[in-house]
Amino acid sequence: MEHRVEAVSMLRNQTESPEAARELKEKIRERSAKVGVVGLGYVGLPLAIEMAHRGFQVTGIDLVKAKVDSVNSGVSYVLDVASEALQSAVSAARMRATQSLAAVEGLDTLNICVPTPLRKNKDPDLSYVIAAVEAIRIHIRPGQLIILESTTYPGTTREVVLPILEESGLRVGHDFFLAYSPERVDPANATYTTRNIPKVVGGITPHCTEIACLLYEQFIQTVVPVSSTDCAEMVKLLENTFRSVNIALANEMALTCHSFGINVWEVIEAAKTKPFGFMPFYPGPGLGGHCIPVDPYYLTWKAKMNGCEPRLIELAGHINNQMPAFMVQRIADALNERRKPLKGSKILGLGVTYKRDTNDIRESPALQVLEGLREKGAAVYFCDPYVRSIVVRGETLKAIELTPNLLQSMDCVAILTDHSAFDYSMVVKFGSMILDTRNALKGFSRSDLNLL
Ligand code: SAJ
Repeated sequence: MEHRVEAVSMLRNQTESPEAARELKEKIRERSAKVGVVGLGYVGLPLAIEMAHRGFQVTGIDLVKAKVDSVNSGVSYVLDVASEALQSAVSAARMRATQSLAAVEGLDTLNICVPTPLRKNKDPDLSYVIAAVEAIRIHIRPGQLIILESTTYPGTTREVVLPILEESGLRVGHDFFLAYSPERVDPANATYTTRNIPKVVGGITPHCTEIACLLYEQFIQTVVPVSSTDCAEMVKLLENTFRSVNIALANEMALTCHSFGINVWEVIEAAKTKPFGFMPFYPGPGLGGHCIPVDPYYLTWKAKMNGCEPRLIELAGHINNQMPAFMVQRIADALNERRKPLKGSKILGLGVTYKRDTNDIRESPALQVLEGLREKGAAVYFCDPYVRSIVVRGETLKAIELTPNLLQSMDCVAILTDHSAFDYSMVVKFGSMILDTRNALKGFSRSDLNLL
């Protein structure tokens, strides 16, 4: 039996649900509600499959034909969704995909899971959200529940999504219901999945919150209602800004420890023994991925619109963004110690993805380090079991195999992403000069290791 964290008071003195709400709640309870997911990426597809698995008939909507075709053929392109699970949902006619947002008309609920990137000037880019919502407006009808899941700034659902939907003439909380629930998907995390990650939910009205909670309770173990969509939007930004700021602290501690000649990794390991009041974060070559480097900018952009100056959050972003340049300088200094100019030196990057054991290179700091080295005239090469090729300053580099000869032929080896698959004993044995930005060699003793 799914359970709901103690609902906030606003759900207690519930006024009588409007007719549309009563009918929709009944359909959700019976699982006869026709549910839809807009955006079949690493968030939307697992969500869709979880709902199909719990007996709902799911329609996935995506702009990309290849994704739609793949889903309808039962072939998964998302790491966390097994093709077998997809195939069984499709065969049981509980999952189908389409490119057409006209399908919205036949649906009772819609979860919007589209990207919310940054523009080049680091301002929020809501174009995907707005496009989806405008298409939904055309097909919206009484009795529908619409939930935005994409990470965004506080106020988006209320100030951007709601006005577009109400252009239809329908009224929120009476004819249709609108809520926000932040996605918390952690790709490749086998422990925490869509089903067991608590789901925070905030509606525009109490009825909206109530119905959105009811939907998630059908297939997610813990549902956490909050008092508004703004609060729910802010929850996700706090979660990820918390990481960005603490990673920046770890990075600044690394630079400080380096100036003292102290091993920052040893300091963190020892600090971790404190059983309370401390949570370890680790330094690295910078901040990558499509969440942590992006989400704080959604928060600071909106805060500044409201006249706030989130200086700590912005400074953290600055520190994290500086790390790749610091790595380039550390390599230049280490080569200099051996009377080798950076220009013309041969440097091998081990790992180019944004974090270990993934194939995702989005915003990867490793790429920024290689770009910086290339810019100063070094010859750069890379090994990465998950990546075939990258582009560095306009030049395509292909991944090369990690061998003793390769290591011996390099002036410097920089461990930028600590994939488990690397043979670190080979690196220690044959690498002439090593910069370990991830403490990947913590198990090895070698006096001349350059640690971050
Ligand atoms: N990083 C550090 N030091 C750390 C932790 C991370 O330098 O101590 C770097 C990573 O190398 C990477 C970047 O920060 O380049 C982001 O790493 P991350 O561990 O935060 O991983 P992400 O980007 O996959 O973050 C996601 C987020 N999930 C969602 O937004 C739903 C985040 O909230 C999760 O906490 C995180 O996964 C997770 O814990 O895996």
